[in-house]
Amino acid sequence: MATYAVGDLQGCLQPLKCLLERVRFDPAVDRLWLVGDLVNRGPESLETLRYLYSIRQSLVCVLGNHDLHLLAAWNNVERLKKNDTLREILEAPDADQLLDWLRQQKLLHYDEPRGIAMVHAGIPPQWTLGKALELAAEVEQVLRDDTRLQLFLEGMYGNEPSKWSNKLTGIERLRVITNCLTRMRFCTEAGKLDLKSKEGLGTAPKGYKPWFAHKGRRSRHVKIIFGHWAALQGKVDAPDLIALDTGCVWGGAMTLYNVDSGEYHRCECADDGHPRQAAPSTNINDQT
Ligand SMILES: [Mn+2]
Repeated sequence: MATYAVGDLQGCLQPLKCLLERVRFDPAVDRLWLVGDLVNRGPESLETLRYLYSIRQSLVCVLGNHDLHLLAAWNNVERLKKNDTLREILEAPDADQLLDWLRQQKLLHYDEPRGIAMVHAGIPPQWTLGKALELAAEVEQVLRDDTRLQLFLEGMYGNEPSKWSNKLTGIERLRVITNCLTRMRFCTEAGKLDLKSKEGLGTAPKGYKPWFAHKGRRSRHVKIIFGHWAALQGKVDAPDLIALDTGCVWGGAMTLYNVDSGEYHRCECADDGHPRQAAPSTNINDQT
């Protein structure tokens, strides 16, 4: 029995299958962790979701910003934007089944025996893991609650307030928690978010750093697997941080990480989100 984590899928089903075949993934015994952004932008969002649903007993998923956007579009189709590729899901006969499953997923996963957390974007520097788990659970409960889901999905959009405070209540509280866990890249030591900067590491405004780069970060003793930030290209200068978004949907690669052995595999992607035929997939442990 093996446990694997895979980076942002974004509707790229064939590269996922390429990786799962490579490691001979067996849903009957193995486990697959997904860092979120399962859908959108790529070519096969509906088929990706259907496939994941079919192996749901073997999955641990955390939700990304695109997954929450899909839930919001399910609630209100006006939310769809021109470059979203989510309409096929909303119009599918099994949409309700798939999206009811999606909204049961978490925002933060912690595997206690392994001491490993998984989150889509990150954990802001001022939160301990325990605090982050508590706050993630507040949003998870709302996602599962028919009486509160709609208000959340309508109110989750926006960049303000930019900083967490224990005093926040209502939708503002839920919005900040969601932005931290699913959208954050740069923030200050105190956890003030900058959600506008372009992706590159050199684009942080003065006083801002990648969320994981602050020395006093209170979750620094926990290993964290995350996605969301393709511009990092999987490179983070710390052994306890595993960045898995390697930009498959943008013509990069999809990355799989064996959670127990630390081994990586990748399948190269064409910029249409399919595996690249010309370049054979490689095991990046073999590269010098
Ligand atoms: Mn994302």
